[in-house]
Amino acid sequence: AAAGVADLDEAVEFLELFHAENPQAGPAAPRVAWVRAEIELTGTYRHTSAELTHGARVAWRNSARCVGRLYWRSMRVRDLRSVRAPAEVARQCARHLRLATNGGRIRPLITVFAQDAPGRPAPRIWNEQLIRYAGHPADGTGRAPGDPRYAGFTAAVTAMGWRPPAEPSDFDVLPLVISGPDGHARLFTLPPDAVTEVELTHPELPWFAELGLRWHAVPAISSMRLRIGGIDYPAAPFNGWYLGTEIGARNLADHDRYNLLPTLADRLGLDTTRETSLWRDRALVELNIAVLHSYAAAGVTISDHHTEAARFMMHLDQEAKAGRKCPADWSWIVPPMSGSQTPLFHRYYDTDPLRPEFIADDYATE
Ligand code: NRG
Repeated sequence: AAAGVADLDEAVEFLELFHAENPQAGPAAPRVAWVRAEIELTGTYRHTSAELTHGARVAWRNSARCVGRLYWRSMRVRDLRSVRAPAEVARQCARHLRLATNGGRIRPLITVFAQDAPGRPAPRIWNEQLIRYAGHPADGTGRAPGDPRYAGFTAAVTAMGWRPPAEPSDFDVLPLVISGPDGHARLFTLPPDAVTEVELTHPELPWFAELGLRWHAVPAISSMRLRIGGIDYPAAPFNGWYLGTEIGARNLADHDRYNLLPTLADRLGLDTTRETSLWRDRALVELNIAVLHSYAAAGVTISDHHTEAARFMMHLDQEAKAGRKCPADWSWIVPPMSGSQTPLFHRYYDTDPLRPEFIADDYATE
């Protein structure tokens, strides 16, 4: 289909789902007839705000990689479909972060900017998440501060004119890169008050604080396209709250991310000369204890993998009772540590994708 043209079959499928799940909205047929005509005339159509809200929530419900779906009905939807100018998109992304952070009581939230339409492309956010840390090039000592995952992105924004701090650190927040309908990308610095961070400490190891580790409070995915009823919303940043292992067992621990386990094992006095001491595993547990402890102490919502696993089992049960399939990807649902100690490990899942959905165009957003 031509750029921005809505898919009629998907539109009909979605409207039937919407009316089946929202009986108070009446029968689907009149709305389907209207939308059919609107697409014939203009190439696309506009969702009602009830359709947009339900569509976004169901896209979350259908996210096979997300273990946190129990609360899918509670996501707040900010309808900002009239916003397309990059500067306003940036301002509203900062506002999204403040609303989502909510003083630490994180609220699941999505902000939906303008849809794609024929001759009127939507704005785009090029960052994978609204808050990410720069990956700096190696300095004189051979140390490359920051998050290596974003080394390429950091180089790209630097070429576009971003000035990294004079003293690059491990936790420098990247600017937003946003393009408008003309396709021209511009940089915007997030106001510091939109970015809440948590400094990491350990409940029993006083030296842990000296490592100077921190992470941001809100994971806000901004690179996924929201597709509802054949319409694309390329800029639709959304967030829930962190699961501790995302930070403690991946971001700070992966070899090709902050790779902190050797340092921690050293400080813990573990025997790193042989794998059989399980120094990696022991360091990993302490790091994850520190993450959960620090967020809780700072009053920032976070969840552990055992609690979240139990919630997901409830969600599966709830979906089955509602007569729905629940697509889930085992390799994403099972946590990256102690997998077998959660019920998530010991079963298989439906894998057929369902619509509406969030689509990862460029990256696998882990
Ligand atoms: N692992 C990534 C975030 C991915 C999405 N996780 C969430 N999403 N919790 C990271 O930054 O570590 N969410 O919408 O809450």
